[in-house]
This record gives sequence, structure tokens and C-alpha cells, in this order.
Amino acid sequence: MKGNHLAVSLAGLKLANPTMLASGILGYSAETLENIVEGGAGAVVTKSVGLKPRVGYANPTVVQAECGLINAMGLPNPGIDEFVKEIHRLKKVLSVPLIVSVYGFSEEEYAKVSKKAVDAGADALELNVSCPHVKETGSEIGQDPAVLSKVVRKVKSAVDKPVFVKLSPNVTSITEIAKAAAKAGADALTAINTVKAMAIDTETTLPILSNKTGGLSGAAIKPIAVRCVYEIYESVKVPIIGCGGVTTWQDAVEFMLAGATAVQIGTAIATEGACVFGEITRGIEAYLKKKGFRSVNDFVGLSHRR
Ligand code: RRO
Repeated sequence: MKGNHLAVSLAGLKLANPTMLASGILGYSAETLENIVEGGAGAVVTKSVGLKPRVGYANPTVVQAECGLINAMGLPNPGIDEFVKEIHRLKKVLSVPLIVSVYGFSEEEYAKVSKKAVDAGADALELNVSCPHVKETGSEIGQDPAVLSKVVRKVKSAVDKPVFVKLSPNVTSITEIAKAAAKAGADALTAINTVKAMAIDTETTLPILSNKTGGLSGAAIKPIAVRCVYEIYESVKVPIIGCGGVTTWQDAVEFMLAGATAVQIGTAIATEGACVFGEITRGIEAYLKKKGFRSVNDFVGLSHRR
């Protein structure tokens, strides 16, 4: 990767370019994730996996909103023991770092699942402490600095791979949470998970999602996510991964100017397809040349001069 001016180093992981698949968008299968790598992703994050299998919520689980999607899938996943088999398969075929997204209902569960994922070959973990609509996990953990610290410490003591922490925007002060995660040992912070939202059907007069509320993703939340990245960059030293509405190379550059070392792409795959990663990377490359930067690292955080 020497001489690649698009390459980034993220908490020790080497990415050929700063685009990553966001957690939760696509399934767990090797074929699906391989397709994303062929589309140009520099790394992939799996859907969140827990200790036991979960079926998730009943349909409808996704609804189209203005400039985005509202989802309440309810953490459907096969459980870590089943998913370990898929991690083995993924490690054989993927040419980019594999980051496993982990959730739990206690710090012990986070640590157990994390250890099993790392033992199976995960290159890093992303702790989901920010799902906005499943009780006793997700944002119920990530909204409380003391609880979050315990989870991060427990996972850090259980594994020897980088631990990313995905933060919720549904908090009063994201910098307070970011500081707690960093102090507890987080190697990188992903900002942000979805914004708590809902939609109501005017015909039936009822909430559309079976869970009533869900998480808003896509272009609608990009300005919120950029603000979060900007604030986190000013308050902690750990690398930040921008996530929320990245659709074009301009979006990716905006997040990087705010302070993100890399960006995750999710909802845009539904409209643009897997080629969105390559398109964004080519756009970043043209921007580099036009602006006379030697590498992408030259403009990370550059907006903070004023
Ligand atoms: O599965 C979900 O419903 C879900 C998760 Br785990 C998450 O982290 N964020 C989200 O919007 N949905």
C-alpha cells in the first residue's frame, strides 16, 4: 500500500481507501460482502451479532422517508456460534479488513461475543452501543457514560484486536460519550448510528413500523452526522469513522474535513448499488489532484482551522 495516496491507517488496520461498508445494511453471507469489496470498499463491517440468535421484529421493518429510510429490524441475527462459520468463510475470500459488529445485553455478553469473533478471525470489532430501538442494549448502553465505559473496558480486556465504538446521535452531548469511550480504551469511534424517528400512515392512521419507532438513515441525517464528527474531533484524539448519509464523494470529503479518517456507507447502496464505493473513491482521488494534496490524510480535520 506504500505510495497509495488513498490509503488510510485506522487504529492499526490498513485500508486501501477510506470507504467502508456500514453495519446493518447487508446480510452476513460471504457472497454479499465479496460483492461490496468488488464494488471498491476498503473494509466491511458486518451486521450486529449477539450471543444468541434473534428473529427481530415483524414486518414492516423499513419505511421510506424524505431523503432516507426509517428501519426497525430489531437486531435479527444468527447468534455468534452460527456466525463464526461465516467469519471463517469470509476470511478466506475477503481481501480487505473484516470488522464484526457486536451487541450484548451485558458487558459479559459483549466480551464473550467479541472474543468468539476475534478467535474466528475478525480483524477488528465495532461495538453497537447505539441501536435506537431494542431494549436493554444499543443506545441504552451508549447513552450512559459509566455503563459504556464498563462495556468497552471488558471487551478491551478480552481481545487483542482494535475495538471501535459506534455512537448514538440520540444523546444530549455526544462529546461526553466520546470522551468516556476513548478513556475506556476505544481505538476508534464511529459516528453516527441512526436517528430515532417514526412515520404514520394517514390512511390507516397508525404508525407504519411494527415497532412504531425506528432509526432514520440516509441523506436526511448527514448534517447531524457531520456536526457529531466535528465535535468529537475537537474533544478526543482517537480516529473517527464518519457515518450517516454518505452518497457522493463530496459527502465523504465533507466528513473527512470535519475530522473523519474514513467513512461508512450504508443507505446509499440501496439507491446506487455496490459500485458507490469505487465511485466515491475515484471522486476523492480527483479532489486530491485538484486541490494539490499528497494524500487523503492531508485534509482530515482541515475544517477546524477556523
Ligand atoms: O437492527 C436494527 O433494527 C438496527 C440496529 Br442493530 C442499529 O444499530 N441501528 C438501526 O437503525 N437498526
